[in-house]
Amino acid sequence: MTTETQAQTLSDGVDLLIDALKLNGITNLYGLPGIPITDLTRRAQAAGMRMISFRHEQNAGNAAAIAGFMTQKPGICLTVSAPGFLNGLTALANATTNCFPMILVSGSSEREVVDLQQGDYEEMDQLAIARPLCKAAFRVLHAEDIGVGVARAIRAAVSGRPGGVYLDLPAKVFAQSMDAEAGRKSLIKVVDPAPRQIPAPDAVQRALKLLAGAKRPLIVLGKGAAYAQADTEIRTLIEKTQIPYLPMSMAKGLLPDTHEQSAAAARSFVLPEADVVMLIGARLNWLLSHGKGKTWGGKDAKAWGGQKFIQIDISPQEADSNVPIDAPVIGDIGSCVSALLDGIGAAGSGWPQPSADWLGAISERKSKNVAKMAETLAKNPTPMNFHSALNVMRDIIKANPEAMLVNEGANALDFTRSIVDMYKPRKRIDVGTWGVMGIGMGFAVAAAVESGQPVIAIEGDSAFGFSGMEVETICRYKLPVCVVVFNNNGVYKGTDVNPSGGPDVAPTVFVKGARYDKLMEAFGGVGVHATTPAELRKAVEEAVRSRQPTLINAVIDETAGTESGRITSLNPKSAKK
Ligand code: OXT
Ligand code: ADP
Ligand code: MG
Repeated sequence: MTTETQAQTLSDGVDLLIDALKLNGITNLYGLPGIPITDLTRRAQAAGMRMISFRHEQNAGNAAAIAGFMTQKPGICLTVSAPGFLNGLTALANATTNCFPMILVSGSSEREVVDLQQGDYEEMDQLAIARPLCKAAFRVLHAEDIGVGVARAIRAAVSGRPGGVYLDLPAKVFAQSMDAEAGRKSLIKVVDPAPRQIPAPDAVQRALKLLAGAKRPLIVLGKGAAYAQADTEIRTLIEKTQIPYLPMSMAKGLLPDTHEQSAAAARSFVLPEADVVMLIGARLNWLLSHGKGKTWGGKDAKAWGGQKFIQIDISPQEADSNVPIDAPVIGDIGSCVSALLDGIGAAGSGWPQPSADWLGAISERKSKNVAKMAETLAKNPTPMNFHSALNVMRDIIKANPEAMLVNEGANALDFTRSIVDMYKPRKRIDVGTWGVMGIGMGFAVAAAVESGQPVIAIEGDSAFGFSGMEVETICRYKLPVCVVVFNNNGVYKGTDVNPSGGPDVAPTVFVKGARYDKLMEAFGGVGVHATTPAELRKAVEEAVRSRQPTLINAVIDETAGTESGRITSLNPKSAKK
């Protein structure tokens, strides 16, 4: 046999990995090349996959994670060994925390050398380090096991509660070859990777009974509800029962924020007052004040018998994590909500509606808050503040409801969440469960790649700095991303001074008057310096229309923010001043 014929009848680890991913419908890869994966990235591209190459692995990892959230398929991040792997690890841990399905695939050094700690190139026991930060971690040592490794990683990432998975591939696996036909047979097309999980009928009945007895019911929609893609069922449940609902940040738009049943503008009123709360894909973690304390009525709630909770979640371990859950309904959200709808349908017109007093009180509170907000938004101060800038962004999202909105920062995050209405599901992606800075440009790249829609990223100037170099990536792939940096000269605000009077500026303050727009221009994108709402509006509208990579340096009053935005109370309070 000639060497050429031999090559045709053999497959190596790279072929097998690419074929295994393609066989499972994975077409986009996010990563950063180098030893030992450079050839993998080239050959993936040659094989027709879209290989998006980043400037830092954390951003590639964040891109993969949010691609997973948007598509229900695991997003894939490829990294080199030790340092590249570690750079990707924050994103893997964040994906796991947020229940986003992703697979971090890292090349690694040779086992024999690593295990004897003989000092290999980029030596590190990556599997052991990744394990506590993800849902599952696997290592493949033989090319013929790549199919199984990929199948196991996919199942672990998307079945049950989604999360991050680590797949370790020592360098020599890429070069191992085997008979092509045997290789093809070793691959697995995963059947039903995220099986439906039907809730138990008695759990559904228990929940319906509790809901039917409620006088002041409330539904809280979390990002699990957005992920589940059961949009019609959720909307039907809400509209049929007429129960007011509160969307968590990434559940905004599941129903349009302008929906009359949205209680978002009466948040601090409905949480303590509701008697039965149904959580759909939302955990009672810090973002919901752990289901207790002042936010939830505290002692007052106990006086009238306490609040009762129904929790719909795919994870049976989630219930009772903070407060007792009276009616857990365990299953996938689509199946659970359908089962509830069947029960409600069976009751016919006998299904009780929430009390008119409750709906009236919410409506009154909402009107007050909306009027207060409208008054603030109508002001046009100089310099521009968060409100006057967001008044513009609000109109633009309304006019472009298909656009993806990425959002990070503190004030830049919190004001955007309450001011900018969302109209479609899964369009708002943000700092999530950890409130992590640095997701911005990774999310923006994946949002553009996966949706094909224009992306608008509203970024605090500090937040942007964590992933800012990826504007080169945005320009390189000509992505329709418009980054709006809310530049208030620092973290939270730009007015702190060094208490010692020394020459260094305060830790929260940046270079004043910085021109982030120049960064985009450096790579051929459009940079705009905007100091008024009119300039901002013109620039964003043009960016959305032209689909050109654009960065707008929106100058915001440096005094306008507050420490940590809306979560000032989480800062440790010291008796010492
Ligand atoms: O009911 P009330 O009266 O209370 O009013 C509420 C609603 O009813 C009302 N509302 C409305 N009114 C009228 N109309 C409408 N449509 C409407 N909708 C709502 O508005 C209020 C508020 O509503 P909301 O938002 O729903 O309610 P609330 O009470 O805020 O909700 C509570 C929470 C907890 C759910 C919510 O606040 C939330 O989701 N918060 C998330 C906060 C978060 O995650 N923050 C990010 C982290 S902060 C900090 O850690 C930062 N760091 C440190 C750091 C991080 N994070 N990561 C890493 C890797 N390293 C370091 C850093 C460095 S932030 C940061 C950078 C900051 O600087 P930047 O320059 O980037 O940003 P700037 O601050 O802009 O300078
Ligand atoms: P939020 O931050 O928006 O409140 P969380 O991330 O805290 O949302 O909660 C999401 C919840 O959704 C998790 O407990 C997760 O187990 C659950 N979840 C994710 N996908 C599904 C699904 N398809 N069906 C049911 N529950 C899901
Ligand atoms: Mg700032």
